[in-house]
Amino acid sequence: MAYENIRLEQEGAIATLFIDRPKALNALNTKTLQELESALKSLPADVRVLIVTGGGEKAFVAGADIAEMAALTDAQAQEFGALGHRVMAALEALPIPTIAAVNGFALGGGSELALACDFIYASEKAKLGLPEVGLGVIPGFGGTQRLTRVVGRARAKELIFTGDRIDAAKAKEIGMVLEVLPADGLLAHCRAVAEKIVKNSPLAISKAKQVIEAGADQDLRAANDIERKAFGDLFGSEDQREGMKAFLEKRPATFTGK
Ligand code: DAK
Repeated sequence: MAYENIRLEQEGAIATLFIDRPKALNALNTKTLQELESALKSLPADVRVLIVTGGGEKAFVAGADIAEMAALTDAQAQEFGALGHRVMAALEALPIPTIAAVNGFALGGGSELALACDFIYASEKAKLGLPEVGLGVIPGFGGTQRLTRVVGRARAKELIFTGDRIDAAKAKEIGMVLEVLPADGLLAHCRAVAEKIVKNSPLAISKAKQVIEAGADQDLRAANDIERKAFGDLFGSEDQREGMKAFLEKRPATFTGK
């Protein structure tokens, strides 16, 4: 499907979703969010890892679109916030791994989009931050919650209260970003990680993701119960039989995700 502000490219089982509105540094306006919602709903079934990145040279996403937000009424702002939340939730709920490749500015809604992915790799040129309080609002697409879960309360408060823009090295130091790569090696790194992932059982990966997410907000005992049940569920699957058979036959496994 053809979109105006995003672009989806697929190579084998790995798809790359570009937020591609470079004239506004890929800022998220309503149209872009609607296109994202639609693309996430209709991802081809054979995509097994999704990389999310920014089109153009300068930005991942420079935030929600300030020009559009400036004119919103209360009711429209609620609607805009709800749309943004739906997009972030849809991204987070995908049963496949999602990797944010932060290639430049990831501010406000841009950091929130990256945080809704499973993990973030950043280029040396990346700048991340949540500057909303400087605009008289707070992060509106889940940033107060997702950032806190990733870096802890004190770091999240520091970033959100100051609105500081941090570089990739600092973002790595606080655990927001996993690795920092040279700008021209960022996507290659993400694809290499994705290639490793697609060799494994899609069924097991999606279960692992589901269990990690479901357990994160529970106490350890309840979380381990979720794991125990999911572990049992995988036995008898084609992937489990194939994975173990392939090991015993000393050959690489061919997984079907069933
Ligand atoms: N929105 C709209 N346009 C943007 C934009 C943005 N966030 N960021 C950049 N642009 C546009 C610029 O206006 C400029 O457009 P023209 O003037 O060329 O037409 C073009 O992109 C290039 O930007 P610059 O000329 O400014 O480029 P520089 O390299 O000089 O500066 C910059 C790059 C990223 C430092 C600067 O553009 C900047 O500070 N941008 C704004 C960053 C920011 O504050 N982002 C956070 C936005 S707040 C909520 C829902 C959501 C949210 C909050 C509440 N509710 C529903 C309650 C989320 C809020 C945010 O994300």
